[in-house]
Amino acid sequence: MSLAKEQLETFAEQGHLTVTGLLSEADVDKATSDAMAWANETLGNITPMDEHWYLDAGATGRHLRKLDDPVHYRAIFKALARTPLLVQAVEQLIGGHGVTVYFSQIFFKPPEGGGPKPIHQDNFYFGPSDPDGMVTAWIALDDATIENGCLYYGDGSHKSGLIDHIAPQDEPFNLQLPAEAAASANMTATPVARGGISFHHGITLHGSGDNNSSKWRRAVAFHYVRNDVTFVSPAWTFDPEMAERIS
Ligand SMILES: O=C(O)CCC(=O)C(=O)O
Repeated sequence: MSLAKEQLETFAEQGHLTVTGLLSEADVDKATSDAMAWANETLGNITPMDEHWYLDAGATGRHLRKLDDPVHYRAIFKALARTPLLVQAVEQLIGGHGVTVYFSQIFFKPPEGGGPKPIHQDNFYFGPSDPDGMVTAWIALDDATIENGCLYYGDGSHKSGLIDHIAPQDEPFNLQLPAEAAASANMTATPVARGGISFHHGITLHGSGDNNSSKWRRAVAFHYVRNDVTFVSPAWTFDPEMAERIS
C-alpha cells in the first residue's frame, strides 16, 4: 500500500491529494528529457492545422502547449505509468480491479508567457459510467509554483457534481466552465515540487495560471480509469487504441 489512511481521507474530503516519493529522480529526469526530445521532433513536423491546437499562443518563441498520449507513443512514459507505487496508489483511490491509462498528456507551459488552463472537470471530457472510477495523476516535471503556473483546485468541489462546460470559439480545445461559474469557484493554489504527484478526482474543479517566470512548468497527466468503467457521456471522442492497460 503506498497511501496512508490519512491521505485517502484527504482525497475523499478535498478531491485531490499531493504525494511525494513515489517516483525516483532518475525516472523524472528521463521523462523530462524525453518530453523535450518529442516536443522538438513534433515542432519540426507539425501541420498548419495542428498548430492552432498544439502551439502555445502566449509563449515567447515557438513552443508546444501540450502533446497527447505519451503513454501510448513513448516507452519512457509507458514505463512511468507502470511504476508500482504509483499504480498501487491509483488502485487505492479508484478501486483494485485493474486500471488503464485511458488518455495521457504532457503540458509544457513554456517560460515567459506559457498560457493558462481554464477551470474544468476531467469527467466532463471523458463521461465515465462511474464518476468515482477515474483519477488523474498529474506529475510535476519541474517545480510548479504560483509564478510559473501551478494547478489551482476547488477544494471539495468533487462533491457537487458536473457543471456544463463551454468550448470558446477561439480555443475549442479548452472546454471550460462558463465565465460566471468560473468567477464564483473558490480555487486554491497547489504548488508541487518536481517529481511530486497531484492526484485529482474526475469531478474536482481545476485549472492553472500563466507562466510569468523565466522557468519551464512541465507536467505529465495520466488519466487512469478502473477497468470496469465505460464511457457513457463523453464530450469528445477519445481513440480507444490510445488506451494502455496497466493492471
Ligand atoms: O497542467 C495543467 O496546466 C493542466 C492539467 C490538467 O488539466 C489535468 O491534468 O487534468
